[in-house]
Amino acid sequence: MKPNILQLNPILIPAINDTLASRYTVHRLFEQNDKDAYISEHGASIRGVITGGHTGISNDLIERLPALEVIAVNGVGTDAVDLAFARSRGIPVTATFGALTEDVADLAIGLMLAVCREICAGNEFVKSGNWQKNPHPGALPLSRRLSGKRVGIVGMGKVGRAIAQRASAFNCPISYTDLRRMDDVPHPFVADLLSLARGCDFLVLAAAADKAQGIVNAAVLDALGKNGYLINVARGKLVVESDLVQALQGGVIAGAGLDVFVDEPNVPPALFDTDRVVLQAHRASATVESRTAMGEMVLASLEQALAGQRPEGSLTT
Ligand code: 8YV
Repeated sequence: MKPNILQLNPILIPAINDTLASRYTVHRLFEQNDKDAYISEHGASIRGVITGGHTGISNDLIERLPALEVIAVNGVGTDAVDLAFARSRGIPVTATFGALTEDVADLAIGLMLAVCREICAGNEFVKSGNWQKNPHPGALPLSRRLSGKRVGIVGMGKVGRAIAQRASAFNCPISYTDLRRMDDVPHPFVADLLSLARGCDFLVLAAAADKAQGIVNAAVLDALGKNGYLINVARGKLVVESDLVQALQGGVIAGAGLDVFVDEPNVPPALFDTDRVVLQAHRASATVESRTAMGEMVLASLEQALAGQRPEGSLTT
C-alpha cells in the first residue's frame, strides 16, 4: 500500500504532482470543503505533510496526525510551523532553501524598478489610450532613478545576498541589518533598523519572520523618509500594515513594492488607488524554475523520511 500524504497547498508543476501520485496516496486537504471531517477520517493514516511556507501547519493539526513522520515545507519560510513543537515530537521539518533564491531576488529588483520608474502607471497610460488622448510629454510626472540609490537590506540570508549582488550591478551602495554582523558580507552592517532606514533610499525586506514581527513601524517609515521606498518580498507581518498605509497616504515615504501582506489574500484596499504602490500576489517564487526545484526538494524530503532516514536539511531532527 502506498503511504498516505496530506497536502495543504496546491503544487503547480504537473511532473511533481505525477511523481507524488505515483509514490503516494495524496490527500489534497485544500480541495476539501469539510476539512475537519476529512482529517477525522484520514488523519490517523497520514505519514507526511506537504505545506506552503506561508500556510505552514498548526499544532492542532499536527496533534491529529499521530503517524506523522515528516513536514515538508514547499518554501523557505518556516514561520508558520512551530519548530520547537515539531522538535519535541521528533518530527523532521524541511524547507526548500536555495531553490527560490534567484527568483525572489529578481522580483525584489523588479519591484524596485517598477515602483521608482512607475512602470505600472506608464503601462496603464499606454494601454488605456490616454497617451493618444494626451501626448504631451508632461502628461505623466517624471519618475525616479534606481541606479546609484542607497539600498538597505533587512535580512542578509541567501535572498538578501542575492538582492545585494543585483543591486550592486546598479551601482547601489548596500548596507544591511540582521541579528548579527556577517563576516563574509562585504557591505556595512547597521545594527539598528531605524539607522538603516535613515541611511537608505530603498529599504528591502528579505528577513525570516520567525522572530521579527512588526519591525517596520511608523518610526522606521518616518526614518526612511519622503524619498524612500519600502520593498517587501519576505513576509507581510514584518510590517505594521496600518502604519504603512498611513505613511503612503501622508507622503511620509515615496512608495512601496509589496509581494506579501499580513492577511493574504486580503490586501488593505487603501493600497489599491495609488500609483506609488506596486503590488504582487505573493509570487516571488512563482516561476517554473523555482517551483520545479522546490517540488523536487519536497519529493526528496518525503522519500528520505519515509525510508526511515533523517531528511537532508531537517530543521528539527
Ligand atoms: C511560496 C513562500 O509562495 O518560500 C516561502 O516561504 O512563502 C513562497 O515561496 C510558498 O511557500 C508556496 O508554497
